[in-house]
Amino acid sequence: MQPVIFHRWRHAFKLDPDKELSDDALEAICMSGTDAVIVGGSSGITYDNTVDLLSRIRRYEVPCALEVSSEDAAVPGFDHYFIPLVLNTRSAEWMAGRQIQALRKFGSFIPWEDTSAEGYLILNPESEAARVTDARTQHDAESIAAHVFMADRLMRLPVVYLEYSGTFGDMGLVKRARSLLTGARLFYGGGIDSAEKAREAAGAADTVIVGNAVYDCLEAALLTVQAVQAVQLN
Ligand code: 1GP
Repeated sequence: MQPVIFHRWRHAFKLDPDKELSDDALEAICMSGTDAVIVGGSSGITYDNTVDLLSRIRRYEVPCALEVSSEDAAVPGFDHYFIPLVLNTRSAEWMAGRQIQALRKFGSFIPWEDTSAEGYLILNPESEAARVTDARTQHDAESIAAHVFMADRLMRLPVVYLEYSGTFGDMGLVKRARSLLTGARLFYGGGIDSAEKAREAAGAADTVIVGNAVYDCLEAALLTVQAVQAVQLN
């Protein structure tokens, strides 16, 4: 049976353990009415900074998930764990390499019922995630559809994540990708720094994820919560 914790999430903030966030800012994020906080990042993630951020978030009731991109940061105590598989990497390491290595070590301790794979498609060539994973970022609609078929229908992954980290993506492509899904939930993240962009993304994706704006323009980031939650998705 698929875990259900994220099936109703419309909005989530993604917090990077490697970036500084004041207590006041964290309180505003956790009390904002967002559906969840996801802890994750592309570099500089350690056990210590992940534990530290988790314990600070735990002062609040908001559900908190960890996106495990490094086995060093496999910290117990989160409500849910996401394991990214990068569908458009040029390196097998990011598809079934690091994951296998981590499973050799932690396989028997993993809370499987609270763990889900995410099929990532990284689409901003300038992003740290694209650089780190050596992703092939140029895709037309057919190519994106093929990746969606692979993730949703062949691999039956519970999440397809269209990752434009750092830039606002093509909402037409996001909508089309979502329309092809049969079981997975469509996560969208990238460049949301205003209520208007949040609304647009909310009309295209099941779950809208806001990252950098938390650090660059907190007030605008907070406005994305209601903006997303006000949009009804067909
Ligand atoms: C990053 O998808 C998230 O993994 C959010 O992207 O940081 O551009 O908001 P931004």
